[in-house]
Amino acid sequence: MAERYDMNNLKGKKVLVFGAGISGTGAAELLGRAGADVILYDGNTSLSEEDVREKLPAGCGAKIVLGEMPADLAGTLDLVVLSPGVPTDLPVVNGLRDAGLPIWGEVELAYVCSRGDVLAITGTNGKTTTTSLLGAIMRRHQPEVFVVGNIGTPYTGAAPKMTDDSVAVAEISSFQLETTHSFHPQVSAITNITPDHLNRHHTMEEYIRVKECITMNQTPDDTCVLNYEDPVLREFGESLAAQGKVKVSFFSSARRLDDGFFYEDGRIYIAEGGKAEELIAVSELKLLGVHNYENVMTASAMAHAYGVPVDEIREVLRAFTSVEHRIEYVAEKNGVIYYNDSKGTNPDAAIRAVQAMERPTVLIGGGYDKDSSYEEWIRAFDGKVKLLVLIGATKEKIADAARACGFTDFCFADTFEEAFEKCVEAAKPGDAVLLSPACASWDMFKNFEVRGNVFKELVHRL
Ligand code: UMA
Repeated sequence: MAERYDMNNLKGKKVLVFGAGISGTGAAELLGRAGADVILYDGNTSLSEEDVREKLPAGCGAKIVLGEMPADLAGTLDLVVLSPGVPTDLPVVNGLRDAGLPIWGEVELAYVCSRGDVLAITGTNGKTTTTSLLGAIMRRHQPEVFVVGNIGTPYTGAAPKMTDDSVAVAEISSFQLETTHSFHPQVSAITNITPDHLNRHHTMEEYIRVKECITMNQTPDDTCVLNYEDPVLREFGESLAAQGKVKVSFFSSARRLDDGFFYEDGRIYIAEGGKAEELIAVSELKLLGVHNYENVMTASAMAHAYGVPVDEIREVLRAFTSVEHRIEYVAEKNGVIYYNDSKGTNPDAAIRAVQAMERPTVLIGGGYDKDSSYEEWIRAFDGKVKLLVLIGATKEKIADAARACGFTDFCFADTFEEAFEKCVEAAKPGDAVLLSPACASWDMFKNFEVRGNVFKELVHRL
């Protein structure tokens, strides 16, 4: 295992942690333990010092700075740790970089301060299900497993507990990859790449480049698992393999592979040198839809590459149920089934949810604007969506896309509660109501979990 940074090097260093959300408070706590002199900064002027202090452990000596960043701060610092939600090209961040300061992401900080092996998953969709499933497989296999990262548990929070015998199963977003430098997973995976977060990364090329950085420090002893049916990833994998940079393990939901994992006629197989062995029949899984079979193949391929026996993988696959907020069955009320897919925060994820519906569907869509286009999502409705109730910042943009696609069964709602009422009115016994907005939640909610929980509460109140 490669030598990591010595955490003692942080002792006495003056470190600015940018962003006081869960990553920033996790980073501040970890840096405090390492003996650094921490300034926790947040640009949100509606936060008070007490709000932030409450999120920190008692005795954490971090200094809190809110609002505008003092102009002379940069000159006093040794290091900046960025929260994932902070754009790396903000003028103030550029200023810190121009002052010659190293800029680490929260994941980089956690990585250098932790020990053990890392299994890391990125991709536009399927990350959370794959991470949870791989976490469950690894827990069956060995005792010290930490499931961390974009999934909602800051990596920095778990880092001090990790030892040489630990395995971190990490969901890593493109925001987090932008600021990693030495992060080195023994096994990585990119589930798929479709347009998302283009307001942050500006171009698709840049978004792809950032995602591919997950392999940046991998060596020929390591493995990268990639989706053979994603043209960008197929090409990337073939080029990695040709260079001998890292072992590449492909999976496919559409064809037989001689080596790797593939799905065919209701079964998932593992193949080596043209010989295929059945891993599992998908009827034995509790996860629905081809996109979930892809998640199963990704997690299984990663575990297999790490040396987990096939029997152990199979046992966990049989028991694993779906993840909260991902096409989550909420309840049946008056003959209508309610599904919460609040994690459907981009068109591609929302397409998967609508494709998985087996009933006429009343759909809630719309939210924060990430510069996505919605035509492909609307075309995927395929006669299944009887009414689309639009909310949030993107509602007009989605309505324009719907008209352009000849879909006019939509209406608007000003609040989430009003949207829900419209769904209840429109849905008849035998129908489904699906919250799968194709947009992030940040215009109306703190995050997608809150949006999903509000939806579930409204359903349970019926
Ligand atoms: N802030 C500023 N200036 C800015 C931007 C933000 O001061 O320009 C401050 C905000 O005022 C706020 C804090 O930064 O107080 C928020 O930091 P953050 O946005 O990084 O959020 P955290 O609470 O630290 O949560 C982050 C991830 N959030 C984002 O990437 C936006 C969480 O992913 C992740 O679970 C968590 O770290 C732990 O690793 C959420 C997410 O939506 C689930 N991720 C995106 C996605 O999945 O599509 C990438």
